[in-house]
Amino acid sequence: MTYSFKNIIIRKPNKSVQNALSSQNIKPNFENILVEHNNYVKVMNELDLKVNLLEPMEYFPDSIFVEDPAIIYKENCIILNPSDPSRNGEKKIIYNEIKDYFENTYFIENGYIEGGDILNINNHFIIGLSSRTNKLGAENLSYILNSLGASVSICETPKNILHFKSECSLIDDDVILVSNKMAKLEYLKSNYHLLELPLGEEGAANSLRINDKLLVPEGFVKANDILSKNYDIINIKVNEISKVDAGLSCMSLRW
Ligand code: CIR
Repeated sequence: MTYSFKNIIIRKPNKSVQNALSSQNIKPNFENILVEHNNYVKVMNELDLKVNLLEPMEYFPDSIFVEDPAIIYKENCIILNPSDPSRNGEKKIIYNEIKDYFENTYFIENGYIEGGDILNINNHFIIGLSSRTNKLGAENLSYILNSLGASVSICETPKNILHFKSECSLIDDDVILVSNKMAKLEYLKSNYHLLELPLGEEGAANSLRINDKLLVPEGFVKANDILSKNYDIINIKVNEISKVDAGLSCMSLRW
């Protein structure tokens, strides 16, 4: 199962996160980020994951979002190619930090692609083209994933959504939690069971299934009502982190 995990990589927050990319140009407060992040790590420990903590990288404001420069598939790690110039250098550093956890490492040499645009469902990957992921990057990743035995579909991320997974997440074997905009995607509609959240609850669509628990961003009352019927949920506060367009999945790599 795609959400059955034993290990997780998380990076400790850097003070420069105050200068992280933010579509609304909001500067988050470092101390508040630290509190939210410490709680995230605590929950992962309580879920019995082996937490591998990486050191902060001050030079890269967005570097706590380790989901973007790499993906993991089986015993393989693929180092991606983040498109924003302020984030591209993260890939070289994270490669050196994590390569020993995996048997094989691959690299995206051409085109741009970030992990937030990649949704893994068993041996299948959906890549969402976005302002951060272009066709060449998606095709290069498809080539590598195909060689590892996985299939890939390439979709468009709806406009004004940063990453494909900003507003969707896999919550069961064939169930994807989606925002209203994501629910309109033909590819998702025709291939998966979609659980659509009401308008105004988009922030809860970036939930994170880990083994038998569903981690859901705090503060979405309707989403909680809907999800708690079928899932054992843990609410996690991400108010400060969401000021820089990030959520639960962005802050870790899991396998
Ligand atoms: C960025 O714009 O790159 C960061 N401020 C947020 C990254 C969020 N990552 C993700 O959704 N996977």
